[in-house]
Amino acid sequence: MSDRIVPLDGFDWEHFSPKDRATLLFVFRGMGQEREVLLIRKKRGLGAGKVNAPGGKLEGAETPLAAALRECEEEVGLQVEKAKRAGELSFQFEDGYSLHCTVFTAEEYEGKAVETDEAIPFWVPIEDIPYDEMWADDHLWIPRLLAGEAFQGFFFFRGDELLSEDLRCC
Ligand code: 6OG
Repeated sequence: MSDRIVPLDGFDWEHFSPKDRATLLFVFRGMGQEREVLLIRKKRGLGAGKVNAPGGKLEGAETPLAAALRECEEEVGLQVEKAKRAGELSFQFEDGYSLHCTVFTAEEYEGKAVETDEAIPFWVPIEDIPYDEMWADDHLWIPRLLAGEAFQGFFFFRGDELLSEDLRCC
């Protein structure tokens, strides 16, 4: 929930303490030119209307991995058992809200992606990822994820508008 306005000037990422923790899980299928990733059109929650990967906030004492697998099944009905940690994202919003997100990738799954109350899933070739319908940070770090490079991103938002970015390798 919103607190008070956080100024971008001099924002101290060293002491970043997120209000919420969340996950994103990028599931891939196919090889070479046939390679596709599973994305969703989100129906509700933070980022409703945007395209994103399945994911959501951690519940209780859940680990990020457990949350990523649970959210993927809840949002699109796909069962993923093994996922690899790919990167970390820190988001500070000017209105005071803040969120840390652990990003995972997976290659193996069972079931078929289906629409739910939360999301409309679709498979898309990786060269056609619709960045212009996604959060403004995504086009910065998804290429790293696709290249198998670890990443750590720090992003400051005013609503939907990305005001500052810092993307590091790790
Ligand atoms: P629920 O409301 O669904 O959790 N999320 C973001 N994802 C990207 N790529 N960029 C952002 O830039 C994001 N802010 C939030 C993380 C929220 C979901 O939305 C993602 C979670 O999967 C600001 O429980």
